[in-house]
Amino acid sequence: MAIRPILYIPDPRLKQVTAPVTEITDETRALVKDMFETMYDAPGIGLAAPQIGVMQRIVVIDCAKRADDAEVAEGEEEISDPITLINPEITWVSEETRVYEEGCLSIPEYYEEVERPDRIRIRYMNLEGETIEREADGLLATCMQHEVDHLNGKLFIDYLSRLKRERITKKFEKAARRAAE
Ligand code: K2U
Ligand code: ZN
Repeated sequence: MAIRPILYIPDPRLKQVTAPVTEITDETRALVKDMFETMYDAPGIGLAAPQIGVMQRIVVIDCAKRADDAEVAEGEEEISDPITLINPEITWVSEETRVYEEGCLSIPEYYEEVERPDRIRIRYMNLEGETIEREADGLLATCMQHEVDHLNGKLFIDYLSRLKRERITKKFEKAARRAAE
Protein backbone atom coordinates (compact mmCIF):
# COMPACT_ATOMS: atom_id res chain seq x y z
CA MET A 1 0.00 0.00 0.00
CA ALA A 2 1.33 3.45 -0.85
CA ILE A 3 0.17 7.04 -1.03
CA ARG A 4 1.09 8.17 -4.53
CA PRO A 5 1.94 11.75 -5.59
CA ILE A 6 -1.05 13.48 -7.25
CA LEU A 7 -0.29 15.25 -10.55
CA TYR A 8 -1.18 18.94 -10.83
CA ILE A 9 -2.02 20.90 -13.97
CA PRO A 10 -0.34 21.69 -16.40
CA ASP A 11 0.98 18.09 -16.41
CA PRO A 12 0.14 16.90 -19.97
CA ARG A 13 -0.92 13.45 -18.73
CA LEU A 14 -4.04 15.09 -17.23
CA LYS A 15 -5.16 16.02 -20.77
CA GLN A 16 -4.63 12.56 -22.29
CA VAL A 17 -7.31 9.97 -23.07
CA THR A 18 -6.55 6.85 -21.03
CA ALA A 19 -6.51 3.23 -22.26
CA PRO A 20 -9.11 0.58 -21.38
CA VAL A 21 -8.10 -2.13 -18.90
CA THR A 22 -7.84 -5.43 -20.85
CA GLU A 23 -7.11 -7.76 -17.90
CA ILE A 24 -7.56 -7.39 -14.13
CA THR A 25 -4.27 -8.54 -12.59
CA ASP A 26 -2.61 -8.47 -9.17
CA GLU A 27 -0.99 -5.25 -10.41
CA THR A 28 -4.47 -3.77 -11.03
CA ARG A 29 -5.55 -4.76 -7.51
CA ALA A 30 -2.42 -3.23 -5.98
CA LEU A 31 -2.97 -0.03 -7.98
CA VAL A 32 -6.60 0.27 -6.79
CA LYS A 33 -5.46 -0.17 -3.16
CA ASP A 34 -2.95 2.66 -3.65
CA MET A 35 -5.62 4.82 -5.31
CA PHE A 36 -7.99 4.42 -2.34
CA GLU A 37 -5.17 5.14 0.13
CA THR A 38 -4.15 8.22 -1.87
CA MET A 39 -7.77 9.45 -2.15
CA TYR A 40 -8.55 9.05 1.58
CA ASP A 41 -5.26 10.75 2.49
CA ALA A 42 -5.90 13.77 0.21
CA PRO A 43 -8.77 13.77 1.37
CA GLY A 44 -11.09 13.37 -1.55
CA ILE A 45 -14.25 11.56 -2.54
CA GLY A 46 -12.95 10.46 -5.95
CA LEU A 47 -9.69 9.79 -7.78
CA ALA A 48 -8.92 8.76 -11.38
CA ALA A 49 -5.81 6.77 -12.31
CA PRO A 50 -4.34 9.49 -14.59
CA GLN A 51 -4.21 11.78 -11.54
CA ILE A 52 -1.40 9.58 -10.22
CA GLY A 53 0.15 9.19 -13.68
CA VAL A 54 -1.35 5.79 -14.55
CA MET A 55 -2.95 6.11 -17.98
CA GLN A 56 -5.65 3.45 -17.49
CA ARG A 57 -9.46 3.73 -17.28
CA ILE A 58 -9.74 3.13 -13.52
CA VAL A 59 -11.60 5.29 -10.96
CA VAL A 60 -12.13 4.97 -7.21
CA ILE A 61 -14.95 6.79 -5.39
CA ASP A 62 -16.25 7.03 -1.83
CA CYS A 63 -18.95 9.66 -1.36
CA ALA A 64 -20.18 8.27 1.97
CA LYS A 65 -19.99 10.54 4.99
CA ARG A 66 -17.16 9.82 7.41
CA ALA A 67 -16.43 10.93 10.97
CA ASP A 68 -14.09 13.62 9.64
CA ASP A 69 -16.97 15.12 7.68
CA ALA A 70 -18.39 18.24 9.34
CA GLU A 71 -21.95 17.17 8.46
CA VAL A 72 -21.63 13.90 10.36
CA ALA A 73 -23.33 14.36 13.73
CA GLU A 74 -21.38 13.62 16.93
CA GLY A 75 -21.52 9.92 17.67
CA GLU A 76 -22.87 9.07 14.22
CA GLU A 77 -21.11 5.92 13.07
CA GLU A 78 -18.26 6.26 10.61
CA ILE A 79 -19.29 4.74 7.29
CA SER A 80 -17.62 4.34 3.95
CA ASP A 81 -18.86 3.12 0.59
CA PRO A 82 -15.82 2.45 -1.62
CA ILE A 83 -16.62 1.92 -5.32
CA THR A 84 -14.06 0.75 -7.91
CA LEU A 85 -14.98 1.54 -11.52
CA ILE A 86 -12.99 -0.16 -14.31
CA ASN A 87 -13.66 1.00 -17.89
CA PRO A 88 -16.68 3.08 -16.77
CA GLU A 89 -19.14 4.24 -19.44
CA ILE A 90 -21.97 6.70 -18.82
CA THR A 91 -24.87 5.17 -20.79
CA TRP A 92 -27.64 7.73 -20.02
CA VAL A 93 -27.96 11.20 -18.52
CA SER A 94 -31.09 13.04 -17.30
CA GLU A 95 -32.26 16.28 -18.87
CA GLU A 96 -32.51 17.74 -15.36
CA THR A 97 -29.22 19.28 -14.26
CA ARG A 98 -27.62 20.20 -10.95
CA VAL A 99 -25.05 22.86 -10.11
CA TYR A 100 -22.30 21.84 -7.70
CA GLU A 101 -19.24 23.79 -6.57
CA GLU A 102 -16.51 21.46 -7.80
CA GLY A 103 -12.88 21.17 -6.85
CA CYS A 104 -10.15 18.86 -8.11
CA LEU A 105 -7.20 17.24 -6.37
CA SER A 106 -5.14 18.11 -9.47
CA ILE A 107 -6.14 21.80 -9.28
CA PRO A 108 -5.89 22.45 -5.52
CA GLU A 109 -7.65 25.35 -3.80
CA TYR A 110 -9.87 26.32 -6.75
CA TYR A 111 -13.62 25.77 -6.56
CA GLU A 112 -16.11 26.80 -9.21
CA GLU A 113 -19.76 26.00 -9.96
CA VAL A 114 -20.25 23.39 -12.68
CA GLU A 115 -23.65 22.34 -14.07
CA ARG A 116 -24.02 18.64 -14.92
CA PRO A 117 -26.91 16.17 -15.44
CA ASP A 118 -28.45 15.36 -12.03
CA ARG A 119 -29.00 11.64 -12.71
CA ILE A 120 -26.92 9.21 -14.77
CA ARG A 121 -26.79 5.54 -15.64
CA ILE A 122 -23.27 4.10 -15.63
CA ARG A 123 -21.83 0.73 -16.68
CA TYR A 124 -18.48 -0.48 -15.39
CA MET A 125 -16.53 -3.53 -14.32
CA ASN A 126 -15.70 -4.07 -10.64
CA LEU A 127 -12.45 -5.51 -9.32
CA GLU A 128 -14.00 -9.02 -9.47
CA GLY A 129 -14.52 -8.59 -13.21
CA GLU A 130 -18.33 -8.40 -12.90
CA THR A 131 -20.17 -5.92 -15.15
CA ILE A 132 -22.33 -3.55 -13.10
CA GLU A 133 -24.95 -1.13 -14.46
CA ARG A 134 -26.49 1.28 -11.98
CA GLU A 135 -28.12 4.69 -11.62
CA ALA A 136 -26.67 7.51 -9.57
CA ASP A 137 -27.88 10.97 -8.62
CA GLY A 138 -26.78 14.00 -6.62
CA LEU A 139 -23.18 14.23 -5.42
CA LEU A 140 -22.39 10.63 -6.50
CA ALA A 141 -23.52 11.39 -10.06
CA THR A 142 -21.46 14.61 -10.07
CA CYS A 143 -18.40 12.75 -8.79
CA MET A 144 -18.77 9.92 -11.32
CA GLN A 145 -19.02 12.42 -14.19
CA HIS A 146 -16.01 14.36 -12.86
CA GLU A 147 -13.94 11.16 -12.70
CA VAL A 148 -14.99 9.81 -16.12
CA ASP A 149 -14.00 13.22 -17.53
CA HIS A 150 -10.51 12.63 -16.06
CA LEU A 151 -10.26 9.37 -18.05
CA ASN A 152 -10.91 11.41 -21.22
CA GLY A 153 -8.40 14.15 -20.39
CA LYS A 154 -11.18 16.62 -19.42
CA LEU A 155 -11.03 18.79 -16.27
CA PHE A 156 -13.80 20.70 -14.48
CA ILE A 157 -12.14 23.98 -15.52
CA ASP A 158 -12.92 23.06 -19.15
CA TYR A 159 -16.58 23.89 -18.32
CA LEU A 160 -15.66 27.42 -17.17
CA SER A 161 -15.41 30.59 -19.26
CA ARG A 162 -12.12 30.96 -21.12
CA LEU A 163 -11.29 33.96 -18.92
CA LYS A 164 -11.77 32.00 -15.67
CA ARG A 165 -9.98 28.92 -17.04
CA GLU A 166 -6.97 30.91 -18.26
CA ARG A 167 -6.72 32.79 -14.96
CA ILE A 168 -6.44 29.44 -13.14
CA THR A 169 -4.12 27.70 -15.62
CA LYS A 170 -1.75 30.69 -15.76
CA LYS A 171 -1.23 30.47 -11.97
CA PHE A 172 -0.27 26.78 -12.18
CA GLU A 173 1.90 27.32 -15.29
CA LYS A 174 3.80 30.05 -13.39
CA ALA A 175 4.24 27.74 -10.36
CA ALA A 176 5.47 24.92 -12.64
CA ARG A 177 8.04 27.26 -14.28
CA ARG A 178 9.30 28.37 -10.85
CA ALA A 179 9.60 24.73 -9.71
CA ALA A 180 11.64 23.92 -12.85
CA GLU A 181 14.16 26.76 -12.21
O1 K2U B 1 -11.12 13.86 -9.05
C1 K2U B 1 -10.77 14.60 -8.13
O2 K2U B 1 -9.99 15.53 -8.28
C2 K2U B 1 -11.42 14.41 -6.75
C3 K2U B 1 -12.59 15.36 -6.68
C4 K2U B 1 -13.86 14.62 -6.90
C5 K2U B 1 -15.04 15.55 -6.97
C6 K2U B 1 -14.96 16.79 -7.56
C7 K2U B 1 -16.10 17.59 -7.62
C8 K2U B 1 -17.29 17.16 -7.09
C9 K2U B 1 -17.34 15.92 -6.51
C10 K2U B 1 -16.22 15.11 -6.46
C11 K2U B 1 -12.59 16.19 -5.40
O3 K2U B 1 -11.48 17.01 -5.32
S1 K2U B 1 -12.63 15.30 -3.96
C12 K2U B 1 -12.77 16.68 -2.84
C13 K2U B 1 -14.22 16.95 -2.56
C14 K2U B 1 -14.67 16.54 -1.33
C15 K2U B 1 -16.02 16.70 -1.04
C16 K2U B 1 -16.89 17.25 -1.97
C17 K2U B 1 -16.42 17.66 -3.20
C18 K2U B 1 -15.06 17.52 -3.49
ZN1 ZN C 1 -10.51 16.06 -10.40
